[in-house]
Amino acid sequence: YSNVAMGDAAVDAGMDEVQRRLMFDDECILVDENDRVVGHDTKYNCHLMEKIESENLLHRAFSVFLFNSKYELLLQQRSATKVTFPLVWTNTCCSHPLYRESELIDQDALGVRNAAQRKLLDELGIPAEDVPVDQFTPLGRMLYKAPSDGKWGEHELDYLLFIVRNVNVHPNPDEVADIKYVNREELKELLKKADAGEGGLKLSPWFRLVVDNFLFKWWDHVEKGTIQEAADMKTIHKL
Ligand code: DMA
Ligand code: MN
Repeated sequence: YSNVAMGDAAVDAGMDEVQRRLMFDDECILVDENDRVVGHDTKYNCHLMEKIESENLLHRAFSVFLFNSKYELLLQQRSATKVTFPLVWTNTCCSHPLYRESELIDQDALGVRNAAQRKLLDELGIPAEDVPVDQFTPLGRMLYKAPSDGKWGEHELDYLLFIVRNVNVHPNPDEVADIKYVNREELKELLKKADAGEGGLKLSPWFRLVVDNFLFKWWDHVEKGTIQEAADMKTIHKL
């Protein structure tokens, strides 16, 4: 990547090589508020607050919630080099399905599930065979907007994917600073600390939205093995 090809803005932003590559190589899927595909644009453009506002850019995303067989939820702390929301604690893995055939399949959200499998390997080193695509349960979709630092932010239609599996994890330090499994009580402690601003602990806005709106009731279903009953893929929750 030459500076010329990327443009000065990217260089100015001080991104490291790995994050720069994601920003310019990843072509996100643009959707309308009903989740119909209307086009595509770079991850870079999709996350510039100015573009989001002026062109009303909305892109498709996913958030994975992975539980082990003790029904503990795997959390990650984003690396310090992430351009948006560095060092915040969040759900297992988040990213975007890309504008490519395998990740555009709408049927049963297969495109999004394919993307989730790809990024669980990329960010957390979880082998694809540990997270077969047919093991993800899409539970719902939410639409939200969240600024990161003024320049950057999110405006996403986010698919919420649950999976219960014991997996091998080898976090990729370019993406992930730390990981931990939490039970409900431990998560509640974490929420309290974040609310109190204790130890500089921060949670991502999208994780917070899922926690406040859905997570604990869905967790009950995870434990009872009735997760399918909680799924509502018709509604798009505008949060
Ligand atoms: C974006 O995640 C997706 C959501 C749901 C916030 P991200 O910033 O971690 O994307 P990537 O891993 O592709 O950089
Ligand atoms: Mn995004």
